[in-house]
Amino acid sequence: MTKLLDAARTSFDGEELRRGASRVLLDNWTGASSVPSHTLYPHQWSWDSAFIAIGLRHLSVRRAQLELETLLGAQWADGRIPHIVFNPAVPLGAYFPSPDFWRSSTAGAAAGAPAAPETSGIVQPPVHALAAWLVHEADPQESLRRGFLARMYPKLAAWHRYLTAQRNLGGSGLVTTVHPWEPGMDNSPCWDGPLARISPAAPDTFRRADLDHGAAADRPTDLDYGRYVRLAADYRDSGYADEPGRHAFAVEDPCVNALLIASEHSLARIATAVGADPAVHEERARRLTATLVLRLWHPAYGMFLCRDLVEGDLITERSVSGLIPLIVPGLPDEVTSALRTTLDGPHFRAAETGLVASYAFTGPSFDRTRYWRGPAWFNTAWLIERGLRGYGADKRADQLHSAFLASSGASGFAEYVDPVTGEGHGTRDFAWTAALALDLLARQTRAGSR
Ligand code: 2M8
Repeated sequence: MTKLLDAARTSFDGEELRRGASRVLLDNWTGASSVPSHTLYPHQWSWDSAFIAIGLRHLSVRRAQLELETLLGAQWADGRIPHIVFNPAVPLGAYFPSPDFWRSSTAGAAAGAPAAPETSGIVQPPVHALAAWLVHEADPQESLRRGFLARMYPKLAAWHRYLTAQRNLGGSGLVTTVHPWEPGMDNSPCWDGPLARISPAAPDTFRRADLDHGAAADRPTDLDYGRYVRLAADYRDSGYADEPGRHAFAVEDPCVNALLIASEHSLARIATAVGADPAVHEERARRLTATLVLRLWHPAYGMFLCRDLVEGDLITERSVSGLIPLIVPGLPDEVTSALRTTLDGPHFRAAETGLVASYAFTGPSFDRTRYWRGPAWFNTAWLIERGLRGYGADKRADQLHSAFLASSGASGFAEYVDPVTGEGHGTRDFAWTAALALDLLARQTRAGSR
Protein backbone atom coordinates (compact mmCIF):
# COMPACT_ATOMS: atom_id res chain seq x y z
CA MET A 1 0.00 0.00 0.00
CA THR A 2 1.19 3.58 -0.62
CA LYS A 3 1.48 5.69 2.55
CA LEU A 4 -1.64 7.72 1.68
CA LEU A 5 -3.68 4.68 0.80
CA ASP A 6 -2.32 2.99 3.89
CA ALA A 7 -3.63 5.76 6.16
CA ALA A 8 -7.06 5.88 4.46
CA ARG A 9 -7.38 2.11 4.50
CA THR A 10 -6.44 1.57 8.12
CA SER A 11 -7.78 4.55 10.04
CA PHE A 12 -11.21 4.43 11.64
CA ASP A 13 -12.98 5.54 14.76
CA GLY A 14 -13.56 2.34 16.72
CA GLU A 15 -16.46 3.66 18.76
CA GLU A 16 -18.30 5.03 15.74
CA LEU A 17 -17.73 1.79 13.88
CA ARG A 18 -19.06 -0.24 16.80
CA ARG A 19 -22.19 1.91 16.99
CA GLY A 20 -22.75 1.66 13.23
CA ALA A 21 -22.24 -2.11 13.11
CA SER A 22 -24.50 -2.65 16.13
CA ARG A 23 -27.22 -0.55 14.51
CA VAL A 24 -27.09 -2.72 11.37
CA LEU A 25 -27.46 -5.90 13.42
CA LEU A 26 -30.33 -4.47 15.47
CA ASP A 27 -32.11 -3.29 12.29
CA ASN A 28 -31.64 -6.60 10.48
CA TRP A 29 -32.96 -8.66 13.40
CA THR A 30 -36.50 -9.90 12.68
CA GLY A 31 -37.45 -11.50 16.01
CA ALA A 32 -35.79 -14.91 15.95
CA SER A 33 -33.12 -14.48 13.27
CA SER A 34 -31.60 -11.87 10.94
CA VAL A 35 -31.90 -10.98 7.28
CA PRO A 36 -28.69 -10.35 5.34
CA SER A 37 -30.45 -7.26 3.93
CA HIS A 38 -34.08 -6.15 4.16
CA THR A 39 -34.17 -5.32 0.45
CA LEU A 40 -32.04 -7.77 -1.57
CA TYR A 41 -32.15 -10.78 0.80
CA PRO A 42 -35.29 -10.58 2.97
CA HIS A 43 -35.18 -14.14 4.44
CA GLN A 44 -32.72 -16.13 6.57
CA TRP A 45 -29.61 -17.41 4.75
CA SER A 46 -27.55 -20.30 6.06
CA TRP A 47 -23.91 -19.20 6.03
CA ASP A 48 -24.91 -15.57 6.54
CA SER A 49 -26.55 -16.60 9.81
CA ALA A 50 -23.40 -18.35 10.99
CA PHE A 51 -21.31 -15.21 10.34
CA ILE A 52 -24.03 -13.02 11.83
CA ALA A 53 -24.09 -15.12 15.02
CA ILE A 54 -20.31 -14.66 15.34
CA GLY A 55 -20.86 -10.89 15.51
CA LEU A 56 -24.16 -10.90 17.39
CA ARG A 57 -22.52 -12.73 20.31
CA HIS A 58 -20.83 -9.43 21.19
CA LEU A 59 -24.20 -7.67 21.41
CA SER A 60 -26.45 -10.40 22.77
CA VAL A 61 -25.40 -13.99 23.38
CA ARG A 62 -29.06 -14.92 23.59
CA ARG A 63 -29.77 -13.57 20.10
CA ALA A 64 -26.68 -15.22 18.67
CA GLN A 65 -27.86 -18.57 20.05
CA LEU A 66 -31.36 -17.97 18.71
CA GLU A 67 -30.01 -17.09 15.25
CA LEU A 68 -28.45 -20.58 14.99
CA GLU A 69 -31.34 -22.33 16.74
CA THR A 70 -33.83 -20.86 14.26
CA LEU A 71 -31.72 -21.96 11.31
CA LEU A 72 -31.29 -25.47 12.69
CA GLY A 73 -35.01 -25.59 13.43
CA ALA A 74 -35.46 -25.81 9.65
CA GLN A 75 -33.01 -28.70 9.22
CA TRP A 76 -34.23 -31.60 7.07
CA ALA A 77 -34.43 -35.14 8.46
CA ASP A 78 -31.58 -36.18 6.14
CA GLY A 79 -29.38 -33.68 8.00
CA ARG A 80 -29.16 -30.93 5.38
CA ILE A 81 -29.36 -27.32 6.51
CA PRO A 82 -31.17 -25.46 3.72
CA HIS A 83 -29.51 -22.38 2.27
CA ILE A 84 -32.63 -20.23 2.78
CA VAL A 85 -35.32 -20.41 5.46
CA PHE A 86 -38.28 -18.42 4.18
CA ASN A 87 -40.16 -15.91 6.28
CA PRO A 88 -43.87 -16.47 5.50
CA ALA A 89 -44.61 -12.80 6.27
CA VAL A 90 -42.50 -11.65 3.30
CA PRO A 91 -44.43 -11.35 -0.02
CA LEU A 92 -43.59 -14.04 -2.61
CA GLY A 93 -42.38 -11.47 -5.15
CA ALA A 94 -39.76 -9.99 -2.80
CA TYR A 95 -37.12 -12.61 -3.63
CA PHE A 96 -36.69 -15.15 -6.41
CA PRO A 97 -36.59 -18.15 -6.25
CA SER A 98 -39.42 -17.96 -3.73
CA PRO A 99 -40.93 -20.81 -1.63
CA ASP A 100 -43.41 -21.69 -4.40
CA PHE A 101 -40.43 -22.47 -6.62
CA TRP A 102 -38.55 -24.73 -4.17
CA ARG A 103 -41.73 -26.36 -2.73
CA SER A 104 -39.66 -27.95 0.02
CA SER A 105 -42.56 -29.26 2.11
CA THR A 106 -43.85 -31.33 -0.81
CA ALA A 107 -40.99 -31.85 -3.28
CA GLY A 108 -38.54 -32.34 -0.40
CA ALA A 109 -40.80 -34.54 1.75
CA ALA A 110 -39.05 -37.80 0.78
CA ALA A 111 -35.67 -36.27 1.66
CA GLY A 112 -37.06 -35.20 5.05
CA ALA A 113 -37.94 -31.53 4.57
CA PRO A 114 -40.09 -30.25 7.42
CA ALA A 115 -43.77 -29.47 6.83
CA ALA A 116 -42.93 -25.93 7.95
CA PRO A 117 -41.15 -23.60 7.49
CA GLU A 118 -40.67 -23.55 3.71
CA THR A 119 -37.00 -23.62 2.73
CA SER A 120 -34.79 -23.94 -0.32
CA GLY A 121 -33.41 -27.44 -1.03
CA ILE A 122 -29.73 -26.67 -1.62
CA VAL A 123 -27.07 -25.98 1.03
CA GLN A 124 -24.30 -23.47 1.78
CA PRO A 125 -20.80 -23.77 3.30
CA PRO A 126 -20.75 -25.41 6.75
CA VAL A 127 -19.52 -22.60 9.02
CA HIS A 128 -22.14 -23.48 11.63
CA ALA A 129 -20.21 -25.61 14.11
CA LEU A 130 -17.43 -23.02 14.16
CA ALA A 131 -20.06 -20.33 14.80
CA ALA A 132 -21.78 -22.39 17.53
CA TRP A 133 -18.47 -22.89 19.32
CA LEU A 134 -17.62 -19.18 19.15
CA VAL A 135 -21.10 -18.27 20.43
CA HIS A 136 -20.62 -20.74 23.30
CA GLU A 137 -17.23 -19.26 24.13
CA ALA A 138 -18.73 -15.77 24.40
CA ASP A 139 -20.53 -16.83 27.61
CA PRO A 140 -19.93 -20.48 28.55
CA GLN A 141 -22.09 -20.26 31.68
CA GLU A 142 -25.12 -18.91 29.88
CA SER A 143 -24.53 -21.52 27.17
CA LEU A 144 -24.48 -24.31 29.75
CA ARG A 145 -27.50 -22.92 31.58
CA ARG A 146 -29.55 -22.99 28.36
CA GLY A 147 -28.17 -26.34 27.24
CA PHE A 148 -27.08 -24.61 24.01
CA LEU A 149 -24.31 -26.99 22.96
CA ALA A 150 -26.20 -30.09 24.09
CA ARG A 151 -29.06 -29.10 21.75
CA MET A 152 -26.77 -28.05 18.90
CA TYR A 153 -24.47 -31.06 18.94
CA PRO A 154 -26.75 -33.78 17.46
CA LYS A 155 -28.01 -31.40 14.78
CA LEU A 156 -24.54 -30.27 13.76
CA ALA A 157 -23.30 -33.86 13.78
CA ALA A 158 -26.22 -34.86 11.48
CA TRP A 159 -25.37 -31.93 9.18
CA HIS A 160 -21.77 -33.06 8.85
CA ARG A 161 -22.91 -36.66 8.29
CA TYR A 162 -25.17 -35.51 5.46
CA LEU A 163 -22.31 -33.64 3.81
CA THR A 164 -19.70 -36.35 4.22
CA ALA A 165 -21.98 -39.26 3.27
CA GLN A 166 -24.71 -38.12 0.87
CA ARG A 167 -22.64 -35.36 -0.68
CA ASN A 168 -19.53 -37.48 -1.15
CA LEU A 169 -20.53 -37.72 -4.80
CA GLY A 170 -17.00 -38.05 -6.14
CA GLY A 171 -16.13 -40.86 -3.73
CA SER A 172 -13.02 -39.00 -2.56
CA GLY A 173 -14.49 -38.08 0.81
CA LEU A 174 -14.71 -34.39 -0.08
CA VAL A 175 -18.11 -32.68 -0.17
CA THR A 176 -19.59 -32.02 -3.60
CA THR A 177 -21.67 -28.94 -4.33
CA VAL A 178 -24.42 -29.33 -6.91
CA HIS A 179 -25.39 -25.72 -7.64
CA PRO A 180 -23.33 -22.49 -8.01
CA TRP A 181 -25.32 -21.01 -5.09
CA GLU A 182 -24.05 -23.72 -2.74
CA PRO A 183 -20.43 -22.54 -2.35
CA GLY A 184 -21.87 -19.05 -1.74
CA MET A 185 -19.76 -17.50 -4.53
CA ASP A 186 -22.58 -17.65 -7.05
CA ASN A 187 -21.12 -16.01 -10.10
CA SER A 188 -17.48 -17.08 -9.74
CA PRO A 189 -15.65 -17.60 -13.06
CA CYS A 190 -14.89 -21.10 -11.72
CA TRP A 191 -18.45 -22.05 -12.66
CA ASP A 192 -18.29 -20.74 -16.25
CA GLY A 193 -17.00 -24.04 -17.64
CA PRO A 194 -19.40 -26.33 -15.75
CA LEU A 195 -22.33 -23.96 -16.40
CA ALA A 196 -21.68 -23.85 -20.15
CA ARG A 197 -23.05 -27.42 -20.28
CA ILE A 198 -26.42 -26.40 -18.80
CA SER A 199 -29.34 -25.34 -21.01
CA PRO A 200 -30.88 -22.30 -19.34
CA ALA A 201 -34.53 -22.16 -18.25
CA ALA A 202 -36.55 -19.99 -20.65
CA PRO A 203 -36.42 -16.32 -19.58
CA ASP A 204 -40.23 -16.01 -19.54
CA THR A 205 -40.55 -18.78 -16.93
CA PHE A 206 -39.20 -16.66 -14.04
CA ARG A 207 -38.80 -13.05 -12.90
CA ARG A 208 -35.56 -11.88 -11.28
CA ALA A 209 -36.31 -9.94 -8.09
CA ASP A 210 -32.61 -9.17 -7.48
CA LEU A 211 -32.61 -6.55 -10.25
CA ASP A 212 -35.22 -4.52 -8.31
CA HIS A 213 -32.49 -3.76 -5.76
CA GLY A 214 -29.09 -4.49 -7.34
CA ALA A 215 -27.40 -2.87 -10.39
CA ALA A 216 -27.63 -5.21 -13.40
CA ALA A 217 -23.95 -4.55 -14.22
CA ASP A 218 -22.95 -5.89 -10.78
CA ARG A 219 -25.23 -8.94 -10.75
CA PRO A 220 -25.05 -12.24 -12.71
CA THR A 221 -26.25 -12.12 -16.33
CA ASP A 222 -29.72 -13.33 -17.41
CA LEU A 223 -28.09 -16.29 -19.16
CA ASP A 224 -26.40 -17.41 -15.94
CA TYR A 225 -29.62 -16.89 -14.00
CA GLY A 226 -31.45 -19.13 -16.48
CA ARG A 227 -28.88 -21.83 -15.79
CA TYR A 228 -29.19 -21.44 -12.01
CA VAL A 229 -32.94 -21.84 -12.36
CA ARG A 230 -32.61 -24.93 -14.56
CA LEU A 231 -30.25 -26.65 -12.11
CA ALA A 232 -32.43 -25.84 -9.10
CA ALA A 233 -35.62 -26.98 -10.88
CA ASP A 234 -33.99 -30.27 -11.95
CA TYR A 235 -32.82 -30.94 -8.37
CA ARG A 236 -36.30 -30.16 -7.03
CA ASP A 237 -37.95 -32.40 -9.63
CA SER A 238 -35.71 -35.28 -8.55
CA GLY A 239 -37.05 -34.88 -4.98
CA TYR A 240 -33.72 -33.32 -3.96
CA ALA A 241 -32.08 -36.72 -4.33
CA ASP A 242 -28.29 -36.93 -4.07
CA GLU A 243 -26.84 -39.66 -6.25
CA PRO A 244 -23.45 -39.86 -7.97
CA GLY A 245 -23.70 -39.19 -11.69
CA ARG A 246 -27.11 -37.53 -11.45
CA HIS A 247 -26.00 -33.89 -11.20
CA ALA A 248 -25.12 -31.85 -14.30
CA PHE A 249 -23.18 -29.50 -12.00
CA ALA A 250 -20.92 -31.27 -9.49
CA VAL A 251 -17.89 -29.50 -8.04
CA GLU A 252 -15.50 -30.03 -5.13
CA ASP A 253 -14.83 -26.55 -3.78
CA PRO A 254 -11.85 -25.70 -1.51
CA CYS A 255 -13.70 -23.13 0.62
CA VAL A 256 -16.65 -25.45 1.33
CA ASN A 257 -14.35 -28.29 2.30
CA ALA A 258 -12.00 -26.08 4.33
CA LEU A 259 -14.94 -24.75 6.32
CA LEU A 260 -16.14 -28.29 6.91
CA ILE A 261 -12.73 -29.19 8.31
CA ALA A 262 -12.61 -26.08 10.53
CA SER A 263 -16.11 -26.95 11.72
CA GLU A 264 -15.15 -30.58 12.41
CA HIS A 265 -12.44 -29.27 14.73
CA SER A 266 -15.09 -27.14 16.46
CA LEU A 267 -17.43 -30.12 16.61
CA ALA A 268 -14.71 -32.10 18.39
CA ARG A 269 -14.57 -29.35 21.03
CA ILE A 270 -18.37 -29.28 21.27
CA ALA A 271 -18.43 -33.09 21.65
CA THR A 272 -15.95 -32.90 24.51
CA ALA A 273 -17.98 -30.13 26.18
CA VAL A 274 -21.19 -32.23 26.08
CA GLY A 275 -19.48 -35.46 27.17
CA ALA A 276 -19.51 -37.15 23.75
CA ASP A 277 -16.51 -38.74 22.03
CA PRO A 278 -14.53 -36.17 19.98
CA ALA A 279 -12.45 -38.85 18.23
CA VAL A 280 -14.78 -39.30 15.26
CA HIS A 281 -14.58 -35.58 14.48
CA GLU A 282 -10.83 -35.35 14.99
CA GLU A 283 -10.31 -38.35 12.73
CA ARG A 284 -12.63 -36.97 10.07
CA ALA A 285 -10.85 -33.60 10.15
CA ARG A 286 -7.49 -35.35 9.69
CA ARG A 287 -8.76 -37.44 6.79
CA LEU A 288 -10.45 -34.52 5.05
CA THR A 289 -7.33 -32.35 5.41
CA ALA A 290 -5.18 -34.98 3.70
CA THR A 291 -7.76 -35.44 0.93
CA LEU A 292 -8.14 -31.69 0.40
CA VAL A 293 -4.42 -31.40 -0.27
CA LEU A 294 -4.35 -34.52 -2.42
CA ARG A 295 -7.35 -33.59 -4.57
CA LEU A 296 -7.38 -29.79 -4.78
CA TRP A 297 -3.87 -28.43 -4.09
CA HIS A 298 -2.00 -27.19 -7.18
CA PRO A 299 1.67 -26.41 -6.41
CA ALA A 300 2.28 -24.44 -9.62
CA TYR A 301 -0.72 -22.19 -8.89
CA GLY A 302 0.33 -21.88 -5.25
CA MET A 303 -3.26 -22.33 -4.17
CA PHE A 304 -6.18 -24.74 -4.06
CA LEU A 305 -8.41 -25.10 -7.13
CA CYS A 306 -11.96 -26.38 -7.65
CA ARG A 307 -12.48 -29.80 -9.21
CA ASP A 308 -15.20 -30.36 -11.81
CA LEU A 309 -16.48 -33.88 -11.18
CA VAL A 310 -18.29 -34.15 -14.51
CA GLU A 311 -15.04 -33.66 -16.48
CA GLY A 312 -12.86 -34.94 -13.63
CA ASP A 313 -10.36 -32.07 -13.98
CA LEU A 314 -9.21 -29.19 -11.80
CA ILE A 315 -10.70 -25.86 -12.90
CA THR A 316 -7.74 -23.60 -13.66
CA GLU A 317 -9.24 -20.36 -12.35
CA ARG A 318 -7.90 -18.53 -9.30
CA SER A 319 -10.75 -17.78 -6.92
CA VAL A 320 -10.48 -16.60 -3.30
CA SER A 321 -12.04 -19.95 -2.45
CA GLY A 322 -8.59 -21.48 -3.06
CA LEU A 323 -7.01 -19.31 -0.32
CA ILE A 324 -9.60 -20.05 2.38
CA PRO A 325 -7.93 -23.37 3.40
CA LEU A 326 -5.55 -21.15 5.41
CA ILE A 327 -8.27 -21.62 8.04
CA VAL A 328 -7.45 -25.35 8.22
CA PRO A 329 -4.95 -26.29 10.94
CA GLY A 330 -2.15 -28.73 10.25
CA LEU A 331 -1.44 -28.00 6.57
CA PRO A 332 2.09 -28.76 5.33
CA ASP A 333 4.48 -25.78 5.64
CA GLU A 334 5.05 -25.54 1.90
CA VAL A 335 1.30 -25.19 1.36
CA THR A 336 0.79 -22.39 3.90
CA SER A 337 3.81 -20.46 2.75
CA ALA A 338 2.71 -20.71 -0.90
CA LEU A 339 -0.81 -19.56 0.06
CA ARG A 340 0.64 -16.48 1.76
CA THR A 341 2.77 -15.70 -1.27
CA THR A 342 -0.23 -16.04 -3.59
CA LEU A 343 -2.40 -13.83 -1.34
CA ASP A 344 0.05 -10.94 -1.50
CA GLY A 345 1.50 -11.59 -4.98
CA PRO A 346 0.32 -10.27 -8.37
CA HIS A 347 -2.80 -12.42 -8.53
CA PHE A 348 -4.53 -11.14 -5.37
CA ARG A 349 -2.38 -8.11 -4.34
CA ALA A 350 -3.84 -8.21 -0.83
CA ALA A 351 -0.93 -6.51 0.96
CA GLU A 352 -0.99 -3.66 -1.57
CA THR A 353 -4.77 -3.08 -1.65
CA GLY A 354 -5.61 -4.05 1.93
CA LEU A 355 -8.54 -6.09 0.58
CA VAL A 356 -8.97 -9.64 -0.65
CA ALA A 357 -10.34 -9.84 -4.20
CA SER A 358 -12.79 -12.66 -4.90
CA TYR A 359 -11.01 -13.55 -8.15
CA ALA A 360 -7.47 -12.94 -9.41
CA PHE A 361 -6.68 -9.52 -10.91
CA THR A 362 -4.75 -11.43 -13.56
CA GLY A 363 -7.64 -13.78 -14.43
CA PRO A 364 -9.25 -13.57 -17.90
CA SER A 365 -12.72 -12.95 -16.40
CA PHE A 366 -11.69 -10.39 -13.78
CA ASP A 367 -14.34 -7.68 -13.30
CA ARG A 368 -13.99 -5.13 -10.46
CA THR A 369 -17.68 -4.81 -9.79
CA ARG A 370 -19.45 -7.96 -10.92
CA TYR A 371 -20.66 -10.43 -8.38
CA TRP A 372 -17.88 -12.75 -7.13
CA ARG A 373 -15.77 -12.04 -10.26
CA GLY A 374 -13.33 -9.64 -8.62
CA PRO A 375 -14.89 -7.52 -5.84
CA ALA A 376 -13.78 -8.03 -2.24
CA TRP A 377 -16.17 -9.57 0.31
CA PHE A 378 -15.72 -9.26 4.05
CA ASN A 379 -16.47 -12.83 5.12
CA THR A 380 -13.58 -14.18 3.06
CA ALA A 381 -11.24 -11.52 4.51
CA TRP A 382 -12.37 -12.49 8.03
CA LEU A 383 -11.61 -16.16 7.33
CA ILE A 384 -8.18 -15.37 5.90
CA GLU A 385 -7.38 -13.06 8.82
CA ARG A 386 -8.26 -15.92 11.19
CA GLY A 387 -6.24 -18.39 9.12
CA LEU A 388 -3.14 -16.16 9.15
CA ARG A 389 -3.40 -15.84 12.93
CA GLY A 390 -3.77 -19.59 13.25
CA TYR A 391 -0.44 -19.97 11.49
CA GLY A 392 1.23 -17.35 13.70
CA ALA A 393 1.34 -14.65 11.00
CA ASP A 394 0.08 -12.03 13.46
CA LYS A 395 1.70 -9.03 11.86
CA ARG A 396 0.14 -9.76 8.48
CA ALA A 397 -3.20 -10.57 10.15
CA ASP A 398 -3.08 -7.22 11.98
CA GLN A 399 -2.78 -5.37 8.65
CA LEU A 400 -5.75 -7.21 7.20
CA HIS A 401 -7.65 -6.63 10.43
CA SER A 402 -7.21 -2.82 10.30
CA ALA A 403 -7.94 -2.60 6.59
CA PHE A 404 -11.09 -4.69 7.06
CA LEU A 405 -12.37 -2.38 9.78
CA ALA A 406 -11.59 0.79 7.86
CA SER A 407 -13.21 -0.31 4.62
CA SER A 408 -16.26 -1.99 6.17
CA GLY A 409 -17.20 1.28 7.91
CA ALA A 410 -16.23 3.60 5.05
CA SER A 411 -18.36 1.58 2.62
CA GLY A 412 -21.49 1.76 4.81
CA PHE A 413 -21.16 -1.97 5.64
CA ALA A 414 -21.44 -2.78 1.95
CA GLU A 415 -22.09 -6.29 0.70
CA TYR A 416 -18.83 -6.05 -1.26
CA VAL A 417 -16.35 -3.44 -2.42
CA ASP A 418 -14.22 -2.60 -5.44
CA PRO A 419 -10.95 -4.41 -4.68
CA VAL A 420 -8.86 -1.43 -5.79
CA THR A 421 -10.72 1.68 -4.61
CA GLY A 422 -12.70 0.17 -1.72
CA GLU A 423 -15.86 1.76 -3.13
CA GLY A 424 -19.01 0.03 -1.86
CA HIS A 425 -21.19 -2.13 -4.11
CA GLY A 426 -24.27 -4.30 -3.75
CA THR A 427 -26.57 -3.71 -0.83
CA ARG A 428 -25.52 -1.55 2.19
CA ASP A 429 -26.09 -2.31 5.87
CA PHE A 430 -25.27 -5.88 4.95
CA ALA A 431 -25.46 -8.02 8.06
CA TRP A 432 -22.33 -10.20 7.85
CA THR A 433 -20.13 -7.18 7.03
CA ALA A 434 -21.37 -5.48 10.22
CA ALA A 435 -21.24 -8.67 12.30
CA LEU A 436 -17.67 -9.54 11.37
CA ALA A 437 -16.57 -5.93 11.90
CA LEU A 438 -17.99 -6.18 15.44
CA ASP A 439 -16.10 -9.42 15.96
CA LEU A 440 -12.79 -7.93 14.85
CA LEU A 441 -13.41 -4.84 16.99
CA ALA A 442 -14.07 -7.01 20.03
CA ARG A 443 -10.87 -8.94 19.49
CA GLN A 444 -8.98 -5.67 19.11
CA THR A 445 -10.35 -4.42 22.44
CA ARG A 446 -9.38 -7.64 24.16
CA ALA A 447 -5.88 -7.60 22.70
CA GLY A 448 -5.32 -3.96 23.71
CA SER A 449 -4.00 -1.46 21.18
CA ARG A 450 -3.13 -2.91 17.82
C1 2M8 B 1 -25.70 -14.31 -2.53
O1 2M8 B 1 -26.45 -15.42 -3.00
C2 2M8 B 1 -27.87 -15.36 -3.25
C3 2M8 B 1 -28.34 -16.77 -3.57
O2 2M8 B 1 -28.14 -17.59 -2.46
C4 2M8 B 1 -28.24 -14.45 -4.40
O3 2M8 B 1 -27.36 -14.03 -5.16
O4 2M8 B 1 -29.44 -14.15 -4.53
C5 2M8 B 1 -24.28 -14.82 -2.21
O5 2M8 B 1 -23.40 -13.75 -2.02
C6 2M8 B 1 -24.30 -15.74 -1.00
O6 2M8 B 1 -23.00 -16.08 -0.61
C7 2M8 B 1 -25.04 -15.10 0.18
O7 2M8 B 1 -25.18 -16.06 1.20
C8 2M8 B 1 -26.42 -14.58 -0.23
C9 2M8 B 1 -27.10 -13.78 0.88
O8 2M8 B 1 -26.23 -12.81 1.40
O9 2M8 B 1 -26.31 -13.74 -1.37
